[in-house]
Amino acid sequence: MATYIIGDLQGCFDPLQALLAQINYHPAKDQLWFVGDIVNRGPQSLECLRFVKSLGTTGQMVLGNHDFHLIASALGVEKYRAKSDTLEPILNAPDADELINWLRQQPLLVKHPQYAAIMVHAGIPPQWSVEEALKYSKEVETILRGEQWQDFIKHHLFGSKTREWHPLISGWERLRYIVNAFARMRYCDPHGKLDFEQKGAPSSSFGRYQPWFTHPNRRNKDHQIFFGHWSTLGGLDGYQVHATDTGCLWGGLLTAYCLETQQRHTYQCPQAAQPKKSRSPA
Ligand SMILES: [Mn+2]
Repeated sequence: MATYIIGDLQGCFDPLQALLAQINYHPAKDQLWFVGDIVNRGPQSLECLRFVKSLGTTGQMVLGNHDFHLIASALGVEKYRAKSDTLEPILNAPDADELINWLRQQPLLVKHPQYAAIMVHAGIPPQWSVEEALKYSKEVETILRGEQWQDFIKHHLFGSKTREWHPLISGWERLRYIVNAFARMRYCDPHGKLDFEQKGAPSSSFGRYQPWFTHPNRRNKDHQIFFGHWSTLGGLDGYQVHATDTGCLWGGLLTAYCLETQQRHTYQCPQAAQPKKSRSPA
């Protein structure tokens, strides 16, 4: 039995199948974990979404910013739409409602039942312990699974003005920070104030805003954290974190990290999209 953590798919279904063949994936024995952004920009988002859903108890995923964008698009939210979106086949599929209903009930954080290992899409702010992060992720998951999910997605998602955390912030603003942190963060200050401007690879000289995982007093260093979202990190292993988005969509690699052997398996992907600016909430 093996647990494979698989980087951002973004609709790259054929590379996923090729990678699974390469690692001799055994559906009856192995677990597949997906770090989110399973859809958008690539050519086969519908196939990716149906596949991850079909895994049932042998699969896990966490929600990434593009997955949230898909849920919002299904509710008719236009403001994040971009020319590079490839979500139409999902929105027009006969099983669209079923897929979206399943997707919105997926978690923001997954914790391994035995190992000190955690998966999130973008990261965990340095000021949160693992126990706190679990509690905060559940606050959002409860809303997404409850009656207010449409209100939350339509009106309260992704405001880039919500950048700062305090344990006493409440209401929609609190939930917005939690989603911004788990699904969008790259750089932040030691107290978790988010910086949405910087997207590139870290330079050698860090200022106040650093990659979320390099802050020396980070309170969640007692677990290995697996994440995607940040392709320019190039598959970093260090700081007790493992970056798994290795740029499949852009003609880079698709990564499957085996938890048991701590080995990276990769598949060289054909380029499926051109990097360009878009209005999608990155
Ligand atoms: Mn992402």
